[in-house]
Amino acid sequence: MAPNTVEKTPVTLLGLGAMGTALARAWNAAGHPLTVWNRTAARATTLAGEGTRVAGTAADAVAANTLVVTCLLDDASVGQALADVDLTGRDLVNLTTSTPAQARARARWAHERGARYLDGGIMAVPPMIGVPGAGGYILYSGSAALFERHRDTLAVPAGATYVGADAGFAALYDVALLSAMYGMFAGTAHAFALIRSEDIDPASLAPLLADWLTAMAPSVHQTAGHLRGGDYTRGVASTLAMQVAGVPTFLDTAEQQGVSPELLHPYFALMRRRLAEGNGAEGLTGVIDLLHGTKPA
Ligand code: FVH
Repeated sequence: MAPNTVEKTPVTLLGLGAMGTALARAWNAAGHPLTVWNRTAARATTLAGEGTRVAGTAADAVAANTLVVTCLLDDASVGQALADVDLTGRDLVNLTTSTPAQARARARWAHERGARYLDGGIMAVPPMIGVPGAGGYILYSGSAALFERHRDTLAVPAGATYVGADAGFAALYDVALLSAMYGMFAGTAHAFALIRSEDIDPASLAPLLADWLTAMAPSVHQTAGHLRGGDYTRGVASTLAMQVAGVPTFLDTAEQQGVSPELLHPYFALMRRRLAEGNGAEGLTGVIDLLHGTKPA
């Protein structure tokens, strides 16, 4: 069979919000026969005009294909949409953002209904979907066999990364990555606030910020090495003692610029606590132990 005539796996997709529609367009463009359902039928109109089959009910959509993808608002909406639907023999891939506990419970729920289950966490915004090189990807966890079976189809909208058999892991990685992102957003908010009252074009700070954050990002590998090896002083160039000595500079500058230190305070408090416990030769890894509540040996 010539490569361009290889049959593409048919996909059923439940949910045509911003993300669901982007997913639908990506599978459509790649030639996967697609059946969609959305609670509000009007949202499917454009896709119907583009050749997608629109099912009248979630049950009809699920009955159409073995591979069923859900991309709904939240875990409760998945339960509501599939409440009376026969999932026997289906490969359910749930891309709805959930907590790890919700994902694990949803996996058990799907298994009890005779379905195989993969959970997903989308690390992309809709414009990144179906755009190779845009940097978006989707985390998957749950059945490894299911991931392997559908790997090529799942890689169509964005890169597919499998993170383990525990169905909750995709959600956990998702929240971990997004939490780090919010930390970055908090830091950049403080940085822009510092220059706000000066005659400084924010556009002149932006490239410096982007380059600096990019230069600092690889520090996560040292942190991982510390956590694995247990020696939090290994390879440390900027000790906790030195960094805590610099804290007044940050707080005084914020005050002088009329900027609230409320985003900095919690992190500085943890750094000071760790130093007070006698860990001045470390870098910043020990803060993780304080957050997690573990007591280092
Ligand atoms: N959009 C984004 O930037 C983020 C990127 C990262 C991943 N998220 C997650 O993706 C899920 C879907 O997000 P979305 O952007 O498509 O969300 P909406 O545009 O708000 O569409 C929500 C869809 O869910 C349907 N829905 C809501 N409640 C129910 C229900 N009880 N039963 C059935 N369907 C339901 C809704 O239907 P309708 O309002 O049109 O009738 C939409 O199809 C989400 O988990 C993000 O966290 C997106």
